[in-house]
Amino acid sequence: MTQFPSAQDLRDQILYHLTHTQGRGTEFATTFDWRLAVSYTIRDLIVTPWMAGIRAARDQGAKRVYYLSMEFLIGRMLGDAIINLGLDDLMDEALETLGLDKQEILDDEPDAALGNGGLGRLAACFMESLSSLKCPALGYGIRYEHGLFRQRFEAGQQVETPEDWLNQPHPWEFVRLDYSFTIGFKGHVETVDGRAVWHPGESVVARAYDTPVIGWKGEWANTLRLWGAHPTTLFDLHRFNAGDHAAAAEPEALARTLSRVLYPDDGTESGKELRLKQEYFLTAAALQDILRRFLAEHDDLSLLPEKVAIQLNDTHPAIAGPELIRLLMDDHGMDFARALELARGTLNYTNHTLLPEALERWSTWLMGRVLPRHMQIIQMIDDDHRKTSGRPQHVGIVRHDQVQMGELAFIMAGRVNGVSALHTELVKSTVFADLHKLHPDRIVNETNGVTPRRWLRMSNPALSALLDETIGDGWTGDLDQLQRLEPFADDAGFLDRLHAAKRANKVWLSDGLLAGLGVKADPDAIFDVQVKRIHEYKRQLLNILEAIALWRRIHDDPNGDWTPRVKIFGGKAAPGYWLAKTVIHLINDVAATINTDPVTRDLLQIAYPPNYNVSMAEDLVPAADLSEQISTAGKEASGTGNMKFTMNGALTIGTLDGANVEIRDHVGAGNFFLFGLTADEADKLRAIPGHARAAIEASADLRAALQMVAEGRFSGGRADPYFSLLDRTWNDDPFLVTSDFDDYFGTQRTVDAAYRDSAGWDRMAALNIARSGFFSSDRTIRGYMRDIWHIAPIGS
Ligand code: 26Q
Repeated sequence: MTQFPSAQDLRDQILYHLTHTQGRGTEFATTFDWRLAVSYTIRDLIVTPWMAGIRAARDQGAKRVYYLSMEFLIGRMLGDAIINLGLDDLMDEALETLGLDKQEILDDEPDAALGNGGLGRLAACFMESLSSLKCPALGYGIRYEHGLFRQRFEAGQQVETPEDWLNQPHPWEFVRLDYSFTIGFKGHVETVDGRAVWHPGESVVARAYDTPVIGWKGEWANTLRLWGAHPTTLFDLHRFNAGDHAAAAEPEALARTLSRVLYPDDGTESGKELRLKQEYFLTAAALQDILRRFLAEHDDLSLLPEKVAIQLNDTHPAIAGPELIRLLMDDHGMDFARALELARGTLNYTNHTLLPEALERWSTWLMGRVLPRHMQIIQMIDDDHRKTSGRPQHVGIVRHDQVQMGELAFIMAGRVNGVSALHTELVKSTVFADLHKLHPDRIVNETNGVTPRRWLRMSNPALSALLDETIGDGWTGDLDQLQRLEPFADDAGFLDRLHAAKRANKVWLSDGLLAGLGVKADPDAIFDVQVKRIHEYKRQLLNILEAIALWRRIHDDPNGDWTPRVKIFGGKAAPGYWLAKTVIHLINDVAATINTDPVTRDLLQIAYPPNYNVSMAEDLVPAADLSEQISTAGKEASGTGNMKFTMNGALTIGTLDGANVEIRDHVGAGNFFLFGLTADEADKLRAIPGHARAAIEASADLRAALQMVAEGRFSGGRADPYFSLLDRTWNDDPFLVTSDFDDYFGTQRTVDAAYRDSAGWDRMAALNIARSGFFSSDRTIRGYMRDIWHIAPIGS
């Protein structure tokens, strides 16, 4: 098939694959069979540019970017590939002639949930932008057999079940049996002729599984290389022959645990041996592969910084510093000082959090036992830094018998970046204040972005069609072109069509909510959406308390001038995060009570569909009117959901936190509903004893809402599930739900009024879209290429 197929070509290829690749006749084919045949057809079109790009990069000895991440939250791939190849219309036609329903085929694909949330989804958006910009790059991650757990609700409480995306053929990956590396753990280090030799006590094989990631217009594809863990010896034949069949398979089972399951914790879990092994497994396999490719093209290791740029997605792969030094010293005979210099010339580190509980630390005992040679090298790096930097006593990698992975990553990196302007300033002034003073040029900002291909063109066809007709289709590859929309913000005809596109998305979602949850969502109500992991700092509690207070007010005055609202929540809690799970329980309890109240049910509904994931976001974001970005100021590093909502024409109610600050700067203060304390004010208030109690006493609405929870109004008269949540809110409230409540409640009433002026609202929505171009991940990746990686697109 040519690179420019016709609908007939697509149809022929689909039938070819169904028959010859899958051995299925059309009369027996299920949706799954058809989906595979369509996927293979699309895959064929990706492979050609993919291979051409790999060849071009190799032939030119080009610099490569390597993005190391424990998470790639890619979601479904078929729809995105079709869009990027520009084949949506032709594929519609081809499927129609085959009598197939495209939506059903797309929905059949499992959602690859190889990540927890923002950090993993960012990695996926970056992979897509790297390809769209023709930047030669590979993503390295782990091929988890089980991605993030599935969430169900039982009696309103979260229940986790295993995710199983690989329990069926996965059409997008190519296994590379020839790219296998042995990864060692534990054992001991001996010195032979003055050189260290590590004798690992255990080892596993890392095997490469490659997925091409196609960019916009299908001109370039980079590789996402995920490592699967396999045993070095298949099974113990002696034990098998002796009749002990289960024990014979032990080596296999043990090795495979390394890539079995994604850790479901996005901020508090730490210190687990298996997690450390997973981090080293990814990092060591990636670095061996990077050096193999480098040495196939160049023979002088001093060229490393010129030819290789490695990006560490948070500290999770921060063992890369010691590992690269180990390879250069122990395998290539380099001295420590030179190895350190070359490693620092290639490595860079992105920080995604300031929360102290989320900063990775490993006990020197565990590190020394699992990675004895690395522990020695970490000590050497730390000693060297102490001597060369003149740092104060309290600064260092190894402190209180713990290896501080943030310090390690910082000291080993050429560049350290934050993920929004505010976050980067806070990185400089808080977590890395001392190191920043010693290395004032190291920290840079690269504000996050999201890919407009998936998050606008694919997920919002109604709006995309309107944009194409109004300003041409150039925006997809150059989101700044959305600026051309600006004059249309005062064009009544355009605003009507914008309104119609949003309404169509809301009708679609409303049908889904009714079918899936039995919630009746009036498409003319405000669709108010908060979707993200459940965390105290993200303050879903503030949102649900506002719902309670609003419900009470409506109930007291049912004939008042209320604006109908549907509050939609989505998100998972880490399985061990009790308070977060309590918040989920509360939201479901409150929803059950409020949704059935005959007095208020036409004015206020709450929907909490379970198992929020990338695919659900693709349905929710285009249908949102109001985007809830209400974290305690200073706590959300950036946020990326906030950007998706903005480009889809939702208005934001938000605090001055993370990238909200930049969103507000871009869209204009008049088109953004700001509330709440600033980061500075929040820090000061938190230090005042009794701040929560004082805030509660000052607010009748908040007091009443808390009172209802405490009386068991939503939980059959028994409030014991909520005691600890209430206690924390009254007595501690570190995330200042109480102090921000009144401002939040009042700002929501401003939102109500604004929404009643339908034309005014649509105008604001248009301006949000027109001014959202900055939040494309293409802009972000260009920033990394310029400031951090020093690399140009291929052929330029
Ligand atoms: C660490 C150790 C052990 C187990 C798990 C972890 C772990 C896993 C995931 C720690 C943190 C994460 C994820 C963090 C994350 O998603 N951070 C978000 O990153 C986004 C992209 O930069 C930002 O937009 C968000 O503000 C930030 O919260």
